[in-house]
Amino acid sequence: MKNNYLKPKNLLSTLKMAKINGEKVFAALIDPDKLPAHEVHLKKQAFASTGIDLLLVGGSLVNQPKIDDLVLALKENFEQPVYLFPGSPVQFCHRADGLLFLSLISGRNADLLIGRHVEIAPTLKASTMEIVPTGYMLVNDGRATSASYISNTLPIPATKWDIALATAQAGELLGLQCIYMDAGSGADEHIPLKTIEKVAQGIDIPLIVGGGIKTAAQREAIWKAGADMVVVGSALE
Ligand code: 1GP
Repeated sequence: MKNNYLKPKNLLSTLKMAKINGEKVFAALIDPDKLPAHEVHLKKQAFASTGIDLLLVGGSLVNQPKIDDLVLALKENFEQPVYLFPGSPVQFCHRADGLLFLSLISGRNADLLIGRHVEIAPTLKASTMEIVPTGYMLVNDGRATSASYISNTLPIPATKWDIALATAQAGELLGLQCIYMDAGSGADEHIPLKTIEKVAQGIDIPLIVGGGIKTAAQREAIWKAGADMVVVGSALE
C-alpha cells in the first residue's frame, strides 16, 4: 500500500478508501497450526521485506488457546493490526484488533451462513474490536481444500464468473460490507483473473482475494484485476 494508514480498528474504512483511490492492501494469513506462537519472532525479518499491511489469524482446525497465544505473540512482535479470520466461533480472542465476520455465501450450509454467528454475536456485541461483515466465497474447481471439506460446501466453479458475480452482488445487496473470494488455503491455482475482474467490476464494496497465490507477480496481477486486498498464507510460510 502506498500510504501506511491502516491502523487498528479501521480495516473497513481503509479498504473502502483503497477501492476509491486504487490503492492496494496486502495481508498475511497466519495459521497457528503452521506458525506456533513461540516461533513468531523468527519471522520478523522475513516479514519486514514483504510490505505486509495486515495480519490475519485463523485456520480450519485451530483451537482457541493456540489463537490466544498467537495473537499475543503477533502483537508483541509486529506493529501491523491483527484481525481474526475465524474457521469457527471458538477461534475468538479479545486481544485481536478486529474480526472478519464471515458468512459463507457460496455455500448452502445454514450454520455457516448464520448459525455459528448467532452463537458468538453476544460476545462480539460486548467487544470493542472492529467487526467486518464479510461475504465469504469459496471459488475453486481443483482438488478439495480444507475449507471446502470442513465447511461441507461446494465451491463455485472457478471459471463460472457469472455465478461468482451474482453471489457477490447478492451479498452486497444483503448488506455485507466486503467480499472475500478464496480458492482455499494451499489451492493449486489462484482464482482466475477473469473471475476476479468480473466480480470487482460488478460490486461497489471492497474485494479481498486469497488462496493459492504463490508469487509477487501473481499478487500484482490479482491487484490489477481489481482485488483491493490480497491475502497470502502458505507461500509466506
Ligand atoms: C486462505 O486465502 C487464504 O484462506 C490464503 O491461502 O494459504 O493458499 O495463501 P494460501
